[in-house]
Amino acid sequence: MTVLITGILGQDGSYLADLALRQGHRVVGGVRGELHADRLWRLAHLGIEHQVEFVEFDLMNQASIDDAMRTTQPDLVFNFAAQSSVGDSFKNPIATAEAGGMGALRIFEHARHADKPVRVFQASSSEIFGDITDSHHSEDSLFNPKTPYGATKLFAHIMAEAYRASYGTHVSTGILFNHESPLRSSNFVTKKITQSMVAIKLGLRDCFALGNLEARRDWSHAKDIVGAIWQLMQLATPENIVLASGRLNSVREFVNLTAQALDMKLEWHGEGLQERGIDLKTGQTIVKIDPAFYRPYDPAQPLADIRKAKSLVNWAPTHSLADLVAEMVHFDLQQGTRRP
Ligand code: NDP
Ligand code: GDR
Repeated sequence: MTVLITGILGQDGSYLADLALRQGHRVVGGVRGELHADRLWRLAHLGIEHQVEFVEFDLMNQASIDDAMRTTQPDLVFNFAAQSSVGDSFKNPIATAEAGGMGALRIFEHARHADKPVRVFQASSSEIFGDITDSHHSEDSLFNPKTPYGATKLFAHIMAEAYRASYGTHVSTGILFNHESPLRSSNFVTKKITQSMVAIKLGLRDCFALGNLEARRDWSHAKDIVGAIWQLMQLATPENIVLASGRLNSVREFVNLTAQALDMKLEWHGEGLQERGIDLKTGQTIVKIDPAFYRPYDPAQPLADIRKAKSLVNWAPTHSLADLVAEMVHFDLQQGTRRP
């Protein structure tokens, strides 16, 4: 099969490319703009940068999407491309919506008119739930997003359902909760924490700042999530499934686990914006709070109901949060000063 992956230079696209290549498929990656070597660091880390074909692909540009789909003739399309930062979506709501919302629609529209049957995966997000309305949130829960990013993802999610119902297009969605890995980009909180604390451990910096320490997220390993997405796309009928670990942990707990993995003893002092994380061995403040990292709106993440994923794609997360943190820390230590 030919597999077209949009957003192949990102975290999920890289892992999916690795998985599809290992299964013997032709992998074409959609990339926007010039492709220089440092943009390939994730694929290079997986040792697959020379096995992937690349095609120009910009979600903002219908012609580029049509050209990419026409020249590639994919059997499967994984749409991972998007402005993927919730935080940045407050600063750039229009660009977020144009890329993540209209971009996804442009792909569905091409799939509807494609010469041969094509299956599309759309990366939906737990941000489409908005506020907590149930003890556990499933594929059938109320969608009530409160962030520009969440609203954008909901537009694409509902369009996927509309294309299935109206045109019979084979579009599946994964309602993905947070998933992390050594290949996570450093504007997300987990990678920011592991990278910053490793730099402190190596004596490369003194301290770093975070926003809301009490925010709780369901963090899985990206490799687990991508494996389930692949299984989902092998099903004869298109589906929506929630993919998550079923655990919730706070940002503070993630910092504590990172300290443990680095053999640092961390103690918290003070409250609110004055709170500090102190390294007990050195007495040095290593974590501060900066209001700049708080969001105008930061909906609490609900607990995920993962029963459908368990029954449809045999979903079973294989990494504990401590394992995930240890793997990210190990990677960042190996990178040392060569930080991607
Ligand atoms: P990343 O941010 O790592 O990757 C996103 C990719 O999208 C980047 O390679 C980026 O390319 C590309 N991209 C952005 N804008 C455009 C555009 N206009 N045209 C073409 N490509 C574009 O995200 P992840 O791999 O973590 O996430 C994959 C998808 O899953 C995203 O859609 C995200 O919103 C969604 N998701 C992710 C979750 C997570 O926890 N990781 C959870 C829920 C949903 P470039 O390199 O050029 O910037
Ligand atoms: P999120 O991930 O917004 O859930 O989106 P992120 O890691 O950015 O934030 C998680 C939580 O941590 C809090 N936080 C901080 N966040 C960042 N980025 N930087 C900080 O310094 C910081 N301090 C505290 C945030 O307020 C938030 O509550 C991710 C993305 O992968 C989306 O694409 C995806 O759809 C959702 O997960 C599910």
